[in-house]
Amino acid sequence: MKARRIQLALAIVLGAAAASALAGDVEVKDAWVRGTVSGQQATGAFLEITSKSGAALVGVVSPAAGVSEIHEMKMDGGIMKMRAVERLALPAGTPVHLAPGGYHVMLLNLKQPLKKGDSVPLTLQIEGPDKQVETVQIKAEVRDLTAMAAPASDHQHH
Ligand SMILES: [Cu+2]
Repeated sequence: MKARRIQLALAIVLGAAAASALAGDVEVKDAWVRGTVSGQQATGAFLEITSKSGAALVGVVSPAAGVSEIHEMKMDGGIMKMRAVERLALPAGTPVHLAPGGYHVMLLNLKQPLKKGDSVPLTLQIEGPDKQVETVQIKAEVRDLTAMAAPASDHQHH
């Protein structure tokens, strides 16, 4: 009985962390990671991020992945392509969506499969107008492999 109560309390804490993180002037909402199957090396993390005074996302670190990159995905000659970008501008007061089919955080060299309901810590590196880099810790909830499925070409070249 006692163990169950502790688990419940933990779930509430994790749920609150996933819903919103606010550090300095950056607000993060709806952070999630697409679940993986055994042997899969890479997946995408998605979120909505808003800076009050203007900033840039310049890096991401996660203990779940050997390497984390900021990726841009777009159509190029009828083919969906992704490439790593150094920074993603966060214009003041404008929500920037990292979503399937567009910008995303690419988690590479995954250390283990990510199952629905798991929680993945992400550290966002945010560069403010003063060029200082601050970190924002969030937790992203793992959703089904098929959640908001992007086109079939999504991530296959990894
Ligand atoms: Cu990618």
